[in-house]
Amino acid sequence: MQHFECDKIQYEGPDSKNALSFKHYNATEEVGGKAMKDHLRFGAAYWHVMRNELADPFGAGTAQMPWDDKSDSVENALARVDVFFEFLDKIGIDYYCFHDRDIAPELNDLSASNDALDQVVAKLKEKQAETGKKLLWGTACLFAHPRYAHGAATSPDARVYAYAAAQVKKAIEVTKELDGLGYTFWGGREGYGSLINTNMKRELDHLGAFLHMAVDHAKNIGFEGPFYIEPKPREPSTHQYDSDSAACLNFLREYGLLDHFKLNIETNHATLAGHTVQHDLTVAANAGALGSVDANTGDTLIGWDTDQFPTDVYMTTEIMLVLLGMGGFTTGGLNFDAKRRRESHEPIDLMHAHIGGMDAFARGLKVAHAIREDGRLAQFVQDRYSSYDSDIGAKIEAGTTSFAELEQYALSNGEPSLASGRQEMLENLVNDFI
Ligand code: XLS
Ligand code: NI
Ligand code: NI
Repeated sequence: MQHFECDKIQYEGPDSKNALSFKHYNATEEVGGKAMKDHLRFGAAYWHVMRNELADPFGAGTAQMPWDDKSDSVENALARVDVFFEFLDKIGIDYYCFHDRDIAPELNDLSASNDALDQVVAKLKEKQAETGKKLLWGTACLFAHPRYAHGAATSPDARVYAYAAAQVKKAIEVTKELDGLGYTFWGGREGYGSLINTNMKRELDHLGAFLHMAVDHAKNIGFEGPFYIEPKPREPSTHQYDSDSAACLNFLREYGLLDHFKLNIETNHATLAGHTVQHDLTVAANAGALGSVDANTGDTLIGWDTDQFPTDVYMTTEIMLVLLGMGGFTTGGLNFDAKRRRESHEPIDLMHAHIGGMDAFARGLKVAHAIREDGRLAQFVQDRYSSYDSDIGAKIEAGTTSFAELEQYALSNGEPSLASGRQEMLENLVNDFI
């Protein structure tokens, strides 16, 4: 039975007028000696594709899901798996991501929920073997159930903390069972609503201990990770402890976790933190900790996580410049943590949405590669710092000078001449490639 009214989406090239085709994403076409699909490593989010009903704070969901009987039964969960794999096959996406509670229902108690999870995981495992699709990362939903209202690993209640630990333990185990390439921690409620009732120090210590136990458990069962932390500044909490790349890296260093964690950077989260996405990507990459990307975009007119599909080629170019600059993904990929608008409620809209995101990234990849091949942008930046390549600048970088010597240098060399940053010239150069 067909759930999406289309055939497998094909590459038809930029002149095609077929909305259900790729104009730019051509999976096996090589860019710089590597196939597009291996550069981009697209992932689909189970929660958005299969579970997002497209509700908003003012209205009920609109999404048509004729295959879903809306029950919490394992049968319903199993039926969704077939629909999801039909989707992956037709859109041509090789990876996917899930929360435990997206794929299987939360039942009356933890062991019943675990049993349900095992049943769905067994089916996912079969489907993966049959199709070659892979799990990019798994995660546990520690934010939807009312028990986590005050947080999970930062809950003031140790019983809730234990429950969360049990849930994460199981989620890591099923991720391993499905040969998942990574495991993500996004702490939507690991933060606070108000400091008036919060002991921030204790909560952060508890979170550090929680993540150490996760590392230990992964070691025990032979899950090789990596673990990712996904920063976001707020929503649903007022302040999320993992607020941006820099805050996450500081936390990981402070608690001695940096060897086991990388970051999963989401565009819309970076912008909510008051950064551009390339800022947060660059901060992570500089620390050798850029693991994966949740590809989406926000709306400059709306101040929350709208999780829209990325369509802006300028932005995908900037992202691909950072990714190509670090030599590409190892375990990570571009996971479309994105949902359709509430008005785009038909199953076929899932195809249009992902086609747009994949084409936007294919163009970003090609543009970024061309900019790198051209070399002028990188050369300008290199030249801008060339005074550090010799003489006094080289001594500064080597740490072999002092304030006294620099004072001597300044006294004897007079006023430095001011160079232009040429921002506009470089913006024009980038636009020449787009
Ligand atoms: C929410 C997050 C979430 C994570 C996975 O804003 O993006 O979807 O990616 O828990
Ligand atoms: Ni995300
Ligand atoms: Ni998000």
